Amino acid sequence: MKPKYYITTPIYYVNDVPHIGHAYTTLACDVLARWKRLDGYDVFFLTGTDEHGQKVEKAAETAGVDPQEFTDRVSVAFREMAVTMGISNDDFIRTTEARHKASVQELWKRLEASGDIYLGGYEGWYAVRDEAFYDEDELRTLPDGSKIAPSGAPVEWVVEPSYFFRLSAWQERLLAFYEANPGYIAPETRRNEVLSFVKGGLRDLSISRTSFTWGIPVPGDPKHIMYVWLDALQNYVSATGFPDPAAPRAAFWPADLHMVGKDILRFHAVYWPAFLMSAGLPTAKRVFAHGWWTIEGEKMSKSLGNVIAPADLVNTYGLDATRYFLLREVPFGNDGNFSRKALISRMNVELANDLGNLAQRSLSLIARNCEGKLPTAGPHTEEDATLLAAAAALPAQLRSRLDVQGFGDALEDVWKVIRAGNGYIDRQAPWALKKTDIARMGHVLRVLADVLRTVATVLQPVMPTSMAKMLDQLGVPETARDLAALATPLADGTPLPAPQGVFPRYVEEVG
Ligand code: ME8
Repeated sequence: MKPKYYITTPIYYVNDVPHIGHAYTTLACDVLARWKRLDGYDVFFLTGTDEHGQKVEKAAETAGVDPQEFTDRVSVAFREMAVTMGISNDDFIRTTEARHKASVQELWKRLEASGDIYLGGYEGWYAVRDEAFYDEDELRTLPDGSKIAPSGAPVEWVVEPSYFFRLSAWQERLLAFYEANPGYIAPETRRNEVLSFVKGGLRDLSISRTSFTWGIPVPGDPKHIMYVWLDALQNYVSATGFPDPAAPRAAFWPADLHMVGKDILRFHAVYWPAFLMSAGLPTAKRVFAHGWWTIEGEKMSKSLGNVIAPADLVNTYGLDATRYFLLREVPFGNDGNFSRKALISRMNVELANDLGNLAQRSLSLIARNCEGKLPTAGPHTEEDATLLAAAAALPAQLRSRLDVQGFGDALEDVWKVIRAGNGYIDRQAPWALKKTDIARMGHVLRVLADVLRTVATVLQPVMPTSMAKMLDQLGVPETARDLAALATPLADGTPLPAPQGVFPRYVEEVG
């Protein structure tokens, strides 16, 4: 049986239109999901939309439609974003679905049965934009006297009856949990932030509201609507068919990785494991909090008018170049700045020149000089062996890079081999060998074809469409494109289709 791998994106609020921030998180998950499939895992990749709560209710009100109609309409935009970005998710969950409501109500009952829920009254600050409660000492006072949350969101004073989760009682158990699971929170700096937050003491968490109705009612007390984060986090468990232990995907829980932005780490690294432990459910294995994109040096915001829609990039630069750039440009975990100039430069230098030219040069020499058939491998010189060994090491290298979500490092590993391939073709000059040593020319071209095959195989998760084209041109059957297949050499003399450039240069339109 294949080993299982379960990966999730955050579920996005439907009050916003999808932008490259959302696309980035989903893309990172897609690359890992595709990589794990390539590496022989049975993958479950989940994404979806977060549709309840005051923020969505208000957005529906502003749009002048009923919240259900509003969420039906807007959640489609997130499904479309997944298609635009070439995302291979296996399921798309909406928190307004019956399967999710049943699962959340069961979670509530379990938390209640464990003695962690009590009825009280909440009096404090709440930011609707973040759907989060804040302590007085976390807030900043503006010159006009109003207060804002650390995220910049306005806060309001809330007084209402509320159920509470006894989070304060979980402080020590959470610290013991982080200690026992050092890989649970990544990267390390974020882990340290969470540890100091929890060490600073935890207050009980208000987990129901009575001042609006758009949400899942508390079992037995339907005046109360569950706190949207309790509702939302459970989506990850709902999608595995909880509480039915015989559901087809039941065995996927616990998730291997929750990918999130740094803005929502506290919910995933503090509240979520406490809820799960209290409910007697296994905790997820890892939460990775990535950084935040700015646009040409500025915060992305509707008021600045600089919000980038994923479709805009894909239509302008192509899907694979966009995917490559987003994961290549910034060390994963750091904040990054999006610039069109940087994207075009990576397209032209790394995709068109480094990789595209290497493939085009090698394949057109084979087409012209080897009757369009894969040449036979010959005795290897030291230089052949060095290059082939560097390529052969890629699957294991990438496995360890991607196991810690090191996308940039993984791509750099591949590019080292591509650059070495370019150095090799220049030194070996197979076009000159044609006249002096035709057998050696064939051997050199075969080394290049084998290196390109490995490179194209391991790059499939990042650039699925162009790498499929490259593998077609290298004569690799569709059934031999996973990592395990690399152990079997391609048959000598395999006929190759006419080569075609995979990565055109991007020429900016003037005017
Ligand atoms: O927080 N740069 O949903 P949300 C990078 N519904 N990533 C960005 C980004 C940016 N500028 N802007 C957004 C929610 N993101 C909750 C989640 S999960 C149980 C509930 C990404 O629609 C990033 O992943 O506000 C961030 O965490 C997420 O979008 C927030 O999406």
